[in-house]
Amino acid sequence: MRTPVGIVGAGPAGLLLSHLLALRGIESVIVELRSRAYCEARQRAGVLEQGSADLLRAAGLGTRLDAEGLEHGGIYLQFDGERHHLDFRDLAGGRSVTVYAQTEVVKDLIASRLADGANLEFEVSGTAVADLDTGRPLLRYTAADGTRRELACDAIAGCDGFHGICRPAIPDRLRTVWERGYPYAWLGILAEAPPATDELIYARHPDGFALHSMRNLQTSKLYLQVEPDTRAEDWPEARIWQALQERFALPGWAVKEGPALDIAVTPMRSFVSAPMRYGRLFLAGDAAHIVPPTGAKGLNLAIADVTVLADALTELLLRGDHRLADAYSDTCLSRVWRSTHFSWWMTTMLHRTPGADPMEAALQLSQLRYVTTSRAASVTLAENYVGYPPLR
Ligand code: RFL
Ligand code: PHB
Repeated sequence: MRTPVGIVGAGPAGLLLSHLLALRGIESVIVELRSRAYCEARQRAGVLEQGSADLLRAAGLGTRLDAEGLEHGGIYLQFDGERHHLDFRDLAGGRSVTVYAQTEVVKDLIASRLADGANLEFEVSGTAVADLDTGRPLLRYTAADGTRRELACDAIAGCDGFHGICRPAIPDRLRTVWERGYPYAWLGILAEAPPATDELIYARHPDGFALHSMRNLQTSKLYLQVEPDTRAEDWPEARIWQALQERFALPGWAVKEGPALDIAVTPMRSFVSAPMRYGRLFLAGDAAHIVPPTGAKGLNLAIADVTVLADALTELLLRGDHRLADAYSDTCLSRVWRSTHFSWWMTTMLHRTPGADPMEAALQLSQLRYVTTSRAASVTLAENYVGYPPLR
């Protein structure tokens, strides 16, 4: 069998790439390890940069986003018993972010791809890629019905996340990796409780970081900094709420509690692998880079990568022009490194490092005070948070 573009992975990166290519008349096949239900239920990110939301709208995916997404014009930073508001619309030229969960983006993309008759194969196994440095790379997999398939492609997109098979298919000697682990993790709770805040609260507390986010006006999403090897079972709901109430404590204000819908622990890592291209294999999203979630950048980077990739593949496959494909990796990596720095900066400013000397806390507090009092410093945070130059 043949297809112009073989896509490994039906996360946001793979699904959106297939959609953007279809808008340009280029067919693709997506192969995905998991079931549709699993992909649609996987709890992850919640914030879209202005450019990501605009791109989804321009690609015809804005109906539910506009009806159900919550536009946020800023965030709160809490430290030292005070809560400060950063007004992004004022600080970042009128731009804002939209709270719309990754689960909803994925549901919208799957529904739209299937309605367009796309070739989307769930529950495949034994995915493998070969002949990547030739003009006819191969994508092999075993379909859900047990049949072994081989697709001859013009290009393959590795959108298979951090644990996928595409990045390791690039010879080690051609890859450079930058990696940093953090000595903490996040315990996330999705709860049936109305958010107690109109915008997200990022809190630095002597016990550790806490984040109050939301999914909609009935559902809150909250996170706590915990030890890296934490098991969710060690945190019964009562212990989670107690820690959240302590870390967000302000006179006359309390977190609204409710039954948990999901509780999970997320490790924290910064990771970049370059280049993002090898021959006719192009990596996008978490397959090439991971950021700690404190800057809300992971999903937005995946969207940015495939927006660049859709243009590059269009030029390569429809017009035989390889210039954008040749520039793909460098174009993406410049945004990737900006987000990597911002996410590292937000993370290290707001988390308690176990075993750190007292000077660390004093430096963090000084930086937070600067970010909430100097216009230049708050503009820096705001313009990074709302996102970088618009996507086409
Ligand atoms: P995904 O979403 O991981 O999708 C990759 C897809 O590839 C499939 N796959 C394969 N398919 C076929 N064959 C194989 N061999 C395959 N191996 C893997 C997987 O099943 C999956 O469906 O990557 P993508 O599309 O690049 O999207 C990236 C985003 O998902 C990610 O950056 C963010 O969700 C990161 N992230 C967060 N980002 C934020 O901005 N804010 C957050 O709050 C936030 N929370 C999170 C997160 C990532 C998490 N991970 C990776 C465990 C919380 C978690 C738990
Ligand atoms: C979320 O809503 O899941 C979320 C929001 C902002 C972050 C991380 C996660 O920085």
